[in-house]
Amino acid sequence: MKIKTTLGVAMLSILGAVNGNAMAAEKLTYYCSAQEDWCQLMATGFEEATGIKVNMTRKSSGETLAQLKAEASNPKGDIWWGGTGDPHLQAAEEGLTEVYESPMQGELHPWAIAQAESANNGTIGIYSGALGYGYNEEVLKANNLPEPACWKDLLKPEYKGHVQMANPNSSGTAYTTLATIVQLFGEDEGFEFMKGLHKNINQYTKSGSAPIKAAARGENTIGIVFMHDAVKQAATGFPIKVVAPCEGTGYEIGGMSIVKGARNVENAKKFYDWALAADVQSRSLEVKSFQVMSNKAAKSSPMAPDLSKLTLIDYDFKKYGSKAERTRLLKKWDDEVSVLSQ
Ligand code: S7P
Repeated sequence: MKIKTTLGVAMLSILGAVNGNAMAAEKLTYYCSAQEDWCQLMATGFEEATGIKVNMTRKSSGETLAQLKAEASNPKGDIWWGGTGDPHLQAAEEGLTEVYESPMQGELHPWAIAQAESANNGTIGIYSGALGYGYNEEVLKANNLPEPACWKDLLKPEYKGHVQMANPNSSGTAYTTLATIVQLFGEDEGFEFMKGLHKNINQYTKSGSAPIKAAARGENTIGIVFMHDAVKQAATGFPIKVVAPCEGTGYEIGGMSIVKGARNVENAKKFYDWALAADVQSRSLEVKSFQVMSNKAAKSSPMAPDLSKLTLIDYDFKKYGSKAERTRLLKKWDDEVSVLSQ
């Protein structure tokens, strides 16, 4: 009787362990740096497609990179999806991401593969979008302000207190802004531009899209953001006008990376392949995310900014996504721009 009971308990604990392991394998810790609604759509879409339970955290691109660094000795995340490519590239360079060559690569635009190649498959491009700004037409009119059309217009004294952007340390959008201005005007003139702009900034937000959301609500006038984020507010019905700056502009290649040492690495790979499929990427339109998606067969919207009609700089992702350059530029911005009085 005693033997039977002991055996029964042992069997139960073996079964429990097997079951427990199976359950442990069926989850995914997902770090997301795109817009909250899109992050959520991807989480539920993957759960529905696979039955794998997703545990999601949404943070801006720079913040997620900081989290990966902080967790490097004991990784908690499995997959990082969305956010600008520069911090993904830096993460790959710092050995914080797993190398993975997806069988989906053949379906992608060359710019998405180029991102993977420059990181030895430590990351990949999932979408692309141009930087610009948007303004609330009603607030602009109410303040008798002229319509801005160029980057340099934003330096005019009449816009003092009317411009908002994110902090480039936390936000990928704002780091793209800093790197774009430096590439467009050269480093010396670019930093003079950032100092002049600082005088007109009413707030540096944590999240990149916050300035245009504030403008949509009438709490801000001009928000420096990705053009697709401004289009999203206009498409939602807010009086937002989208500007492609007259001097030309930079752009992002949004990234996806598997976390180095991911506890659920097989599920992370499943998510990675799934997220590169055309039908999954086409779902971006359901949440009015108007980036150009990396799968060549993904649907796009007529509302999406047409990148082929914009004057885009030849953004050097390798250089501006490197640890040395990104750290140097952010420190310089902290030391020479953010400390200035307004
Ligand atoms: O999904 C919209 C989007 O603008 O969000 C990402 C952005 O980096 C996230 O916000 P932060 O600027 O706060 O990091 C972009 O990659 C993406 O296009």
